[in-house]
Amino acid sequence: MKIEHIKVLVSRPSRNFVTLKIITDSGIYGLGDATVNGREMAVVAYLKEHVVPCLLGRDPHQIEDIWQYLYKGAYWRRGPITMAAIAAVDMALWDIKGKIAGLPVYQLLGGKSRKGITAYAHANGATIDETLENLGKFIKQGFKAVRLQCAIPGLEDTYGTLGKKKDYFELQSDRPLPPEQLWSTSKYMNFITELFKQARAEYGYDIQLVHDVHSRLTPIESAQLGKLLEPYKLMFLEDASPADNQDGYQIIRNHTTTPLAIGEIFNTVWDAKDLITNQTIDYLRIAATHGGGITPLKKISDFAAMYNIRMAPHGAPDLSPICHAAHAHFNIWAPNFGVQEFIGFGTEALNKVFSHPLSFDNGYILLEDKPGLGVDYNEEEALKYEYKRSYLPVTRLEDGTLWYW
Ligand code: GCO
Ligand code: MG
Repeated sequence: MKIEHIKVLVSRPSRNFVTLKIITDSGIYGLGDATVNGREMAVVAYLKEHVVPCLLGRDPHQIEDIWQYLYKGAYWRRGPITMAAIAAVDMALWDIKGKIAGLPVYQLLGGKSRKGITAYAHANGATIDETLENLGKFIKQGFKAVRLQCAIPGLEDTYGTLGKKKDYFELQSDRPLPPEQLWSTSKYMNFITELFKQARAEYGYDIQLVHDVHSRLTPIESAQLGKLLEPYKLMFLEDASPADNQDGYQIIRNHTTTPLAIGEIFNTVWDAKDLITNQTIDYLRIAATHGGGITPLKKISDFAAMYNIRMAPHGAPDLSPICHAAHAHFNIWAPNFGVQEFIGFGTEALNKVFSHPLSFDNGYILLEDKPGLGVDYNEEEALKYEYKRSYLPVTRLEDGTLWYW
């Protein structure tokens, strides 16, 4: 069997997605997600100019060798653009292998380790009351875990809260340049613990709670926050500080027992190696799309398991349904799976372009048995939604200093 033809497809059914379609000479094809939010066309160029020409004529069964060829063989290793391109190829090849075998990808990984995939929803709000009302709705729907984000008084457009459009995931701006948002660590620190205090007072301790700091604190500030939140027993505190310097997490760890999660912008195991071996985190959030695909995800997860770290792949809606399906196959297998971020199955437009094998029941994501990843892409429908350049916001401190968004 040979790879005969490859398509790099771009569509914007509510937001931009880059999809790779690898077609074999037998007619069997596989799909991969190559979306990097706000940098979509960089991946398209990398795929078209540097990756696709090297794949034509190759045996699609050789997933590992092709991965090594694109990673080691490129000399220029790592980085989100390169790794998203490799990830798309890797996912598409697993999809093809599953279709040839007539088995869902999770069977090729080692089979099911659980019945369903525990998911955490997002309860957001402009006020604590609004956030808690949304938390209540999710508890009623059966969620076992929920992320809480709330607007910080005095800071417009706080990350992860309901903005004017009442849809905080409308992170792709309509403006021609990145929008700017304000941040104040003291305003945040003086307010945020109240959200968790009230959540526990109202709903008790059965529901698992998560919070995303979005990398806005220094390690010692994160340590302080972790300590303040200890009475409210979070499942984890996400992206408390950036981990460009992985040693920083040692500082956080030395001061608090609040569990820590990080990894949504990680691209390879090297971004997390020290965090793993020093056991300074509890959950690793690397995504299949941004971490080079299913092949490295499995290796990283086995490595992390040796240090009692569980997997909680990034699940924002700027990952396409192909990545969400890849995560579902991975999650249902991974012995050290922790939890999956989940904010629904997308808009009507999205569901017309992508069909997927996922459903939701009582707090669990369920995966229908279909060969491969079980996702399909309607190319004709996709043409209706043209790509539009858009950016993630940037953040500044109140004095104008550029900060982490
Ligand atoms: C999350 C993430 C997202 C990212 C977004 C960037 O925890 O879901 O932090 O909100 O910011 O996916 O493209
Ligand atoms: Mg996050």
